[in-house]
Amino acid sequence: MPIESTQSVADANLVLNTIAMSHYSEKIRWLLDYEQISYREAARTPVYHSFPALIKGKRGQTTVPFIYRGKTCIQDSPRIVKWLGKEYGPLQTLPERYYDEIMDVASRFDAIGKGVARYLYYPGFEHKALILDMWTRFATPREAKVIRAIYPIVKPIFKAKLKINATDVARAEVKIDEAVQWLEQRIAATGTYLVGDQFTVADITAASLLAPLACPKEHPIYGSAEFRDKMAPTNALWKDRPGLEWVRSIYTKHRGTVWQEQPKAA
Ligand SMILES: N[C@@H](CCC(=O)N[C@@H](CS)C(=O)NCC(=O)O)C(=O)O
Repeated sequence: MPIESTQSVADANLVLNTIAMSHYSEKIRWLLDYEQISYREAARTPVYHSFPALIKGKRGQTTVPFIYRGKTCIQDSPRIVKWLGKEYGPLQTLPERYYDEIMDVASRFDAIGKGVARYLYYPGFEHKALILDMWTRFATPREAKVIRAIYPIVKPIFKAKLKINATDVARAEVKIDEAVQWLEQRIAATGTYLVGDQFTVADITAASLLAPLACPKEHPIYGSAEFRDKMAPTNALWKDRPGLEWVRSIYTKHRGTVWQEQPKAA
C-alpha cells in the first residue's frame, strides 16, 4: 500500500501499458499507486511494444507508457499526468496552486530520461543475460523465445536508435550531472520536497527518472543485486551523492510496494 493515500477511484478499465524496466513507466505507475487510482498494468515486451504503441498512441511514437480507458488513449508521460489530473483529480500530488511549477520541475527530469537509459545500456549491453532477463520479465514463453532468438539483430538497432555510443554517452553524463546538481541545490534550499512543502509529481518524476542510477531497494529491477552489480561502474559516479541519496529516501518514504500485483503480458 502507498504510505500515504488519498481517495480510491475504482476503474478497472484503466490500462497502463509499460515495459518492465522503463523509468517513464515507473513514474506513471507510482503516481497511480500513490493516488490509489485502480488500474491494470499491461506489461509489454520490448519489440512487441512498438506496434501497439504506434497504433494506439496515434502520435507517430513507439514509446511506453501509454494508458487507455475505453477508446481514449494517452501516450507520453507528461500528457498522461495532465490527463489523470483532469479525469481523476484533484490529485494530492498535483496541488492546483503549484501546478505550473510542478510541471516545470518535472520537465527538467523528463528531459534526462533518455540520457539515463543511454548511460545504463552502454555498460549494460555487455551483460546479455541481464538484458534478456529484464526484457522478457513478463513476456509470454513464445515472446521470450523469439526475443532471445532475434537479440543479435535487435541489439544493434536498439543501440543506433537510442544513440548508445561513446560520444552520446559522454553528453548524457554531463546532462545527468547537471540535473543531479540542480536537484541537490533545490533540496538544500527547500528541504525534503522539490515544490512546496509536500510530496508532488515533481518528486515522483525526479525520483523515477533517476531511480535506475540510484538503485532504490524498493524497486524489484533497479534495486536487484544483479542490476546494481552489473551497472556499478556507471553508478559509481553519482552513487554516494546527496541527490541519489534523496532518490532512495523518497522511495523509502513514498513508494510503497512496486507491483502489488504482478502485471501480465499484454
Ligand atoms: N516522452 C516520453 C518518453 C518515453 C520513453 O522514452 N520510453 C521508452 C522506455 S523508458 C520507450 O518506450 N522506448 C522504446 C521506444 O521508443 O520504442 C514519455 O515521457 O513518456
